[in-house]
Amino acid sequence: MGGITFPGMAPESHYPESRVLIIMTGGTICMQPSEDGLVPMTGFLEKAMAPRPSFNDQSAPSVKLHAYKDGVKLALDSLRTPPSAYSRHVRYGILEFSPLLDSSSISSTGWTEIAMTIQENYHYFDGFVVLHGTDSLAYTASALSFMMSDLGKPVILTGSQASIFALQSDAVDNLLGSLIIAGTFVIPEVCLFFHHTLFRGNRTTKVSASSFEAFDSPNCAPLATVTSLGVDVNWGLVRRPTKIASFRVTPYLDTAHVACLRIFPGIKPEMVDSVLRVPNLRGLILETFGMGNAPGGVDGSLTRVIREAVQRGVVIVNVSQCTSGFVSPLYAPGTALGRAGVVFGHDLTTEAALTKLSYLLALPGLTYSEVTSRMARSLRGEMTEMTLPSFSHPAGSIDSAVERLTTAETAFTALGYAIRNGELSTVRSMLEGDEFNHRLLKRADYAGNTALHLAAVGPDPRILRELLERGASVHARNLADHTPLYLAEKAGRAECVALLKEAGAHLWLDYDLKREGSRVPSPGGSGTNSPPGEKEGQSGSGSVRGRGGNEAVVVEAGEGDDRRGGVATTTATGEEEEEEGV
Ligand code: ASN
Repeated sequence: MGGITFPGMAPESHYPESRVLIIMTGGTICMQPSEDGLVPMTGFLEKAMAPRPSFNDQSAPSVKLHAYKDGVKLALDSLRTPPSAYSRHVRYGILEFSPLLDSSSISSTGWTEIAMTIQENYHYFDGFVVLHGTDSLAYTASALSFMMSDLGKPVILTGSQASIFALQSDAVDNLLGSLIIAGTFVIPEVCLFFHHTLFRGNRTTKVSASSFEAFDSPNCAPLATVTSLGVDVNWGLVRRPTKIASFRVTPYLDTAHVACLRIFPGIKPEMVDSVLRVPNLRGLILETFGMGNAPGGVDGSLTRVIREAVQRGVVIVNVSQCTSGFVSPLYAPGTALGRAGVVFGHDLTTEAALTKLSYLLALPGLTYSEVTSRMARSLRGEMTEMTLPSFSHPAGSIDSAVERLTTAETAFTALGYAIRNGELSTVRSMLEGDEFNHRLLKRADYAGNTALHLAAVGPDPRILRELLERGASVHARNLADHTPLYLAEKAGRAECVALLKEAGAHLWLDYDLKREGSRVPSPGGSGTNSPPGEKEGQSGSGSVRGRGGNEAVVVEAGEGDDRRGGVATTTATGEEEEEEGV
């Protein structure tokens, strides 16, 4: 696209590219002044990103990225960042929603549109960045976290307090940080990135109307922090899928039948009663004092109207007005609410409580007690559960191979040998202990192969299943930019291929099958690089045309192309039956 090219193109880089889809929904980040005040403007890629060197290394301007919107295949203009500290470019395109919104107008329709767009494009990108206004950003982050099950790739929401066109703005930092994280780390969660900090989305709340430090996550530490040295990821906190299941979306939240009410001193039971008698009301989030207290004591009439509503089938959830801490039946008023049938929301934010309840009420066929019991436990890491998994060091429960270990590198090497030799019991015992196994699964060898890469070509598919069930990511790439599925396909391991696909893995036609000759340079710069696009790639019903240089890339997805086959829309009852806590 001519409008975003510049003279003096950057020399061809041999660093690998990640692909990130930016979904623009609106918000201050893209706003410009008008007679009616600030309003969102279209054309963000050309107007805001192309002119900035940190978003545009001026390479290969005609590369198109394929994306889908409402079933229609689009060829998006793309840009590429210069290489990051992780020796990777991020190539991205933008899908702009129409109309662009001030986020105060978002509703469950908008959340469905975002979730479905991610679902449609899930197999074409490494990660997703959603640009959104800050006003309702924490609600959207919470809603999306519940709508998306078994997410395997990062979905990062961000926005800004000042427009990207303003002289002093937080927009560039927020957007660039989100892009780099989404294109570099397999953090399979719906996250919110703001002011150098990556939060779990469903733990956030907007705490400032004007400060650049606009969000906080009072009951959950950040998942990552951007420093001058790079990105410091708190892998111990990052959730990982531990089910053999593909990504799927529940496309609807029942926000129409839930309400939120903040208790205040002197509130009249009749007021609460009239809210609870709104026709067809199915759920209420009650924001109470401190640890979950409401006026009226044990036998108060407020407690009575609440009990009656519960008996009519309204799900009432108790969350605290305080930003940090949790509700519990410690005091008599809280106990009275509990006895009246109110669910304790523990340390849920109001945003998470409201969207979680809307999500559960939208799942077909759930009984009242199924909704309340799921409300009281963690589905997506949104609440701290009372019984936290205890840290157990592997020593004592593992075999001699690990007892000798002094460093994580040695542990990983021992794990690699066990995988290669098909020693399932050794692998199992090495991975006992939550912290320990998490670190081992994130590790990679000198060629960037994770344990899952090794197991994908190992002799025993049961080891592959074991690693998947312990949360290994199917989307991790080695230094040659290949996923475990690619290695399994190449090695002809049909059983491993099937299992990886079942767990949500997919091939990237133009990446995995086209770039066979492409290699990342070694740290000393002596890597073997064949020019991308030199080999002709072909797979299944899709055809791939040249990639590299200034040549446009077009990936044709033919009828029956199964790249999207692993993505499903949830309709089944009780799909959360096996949900785990954090
Ligand atoms: N009103 C804006 C919005 O939420 C606020 C912002 O983005 N900073 O869309």
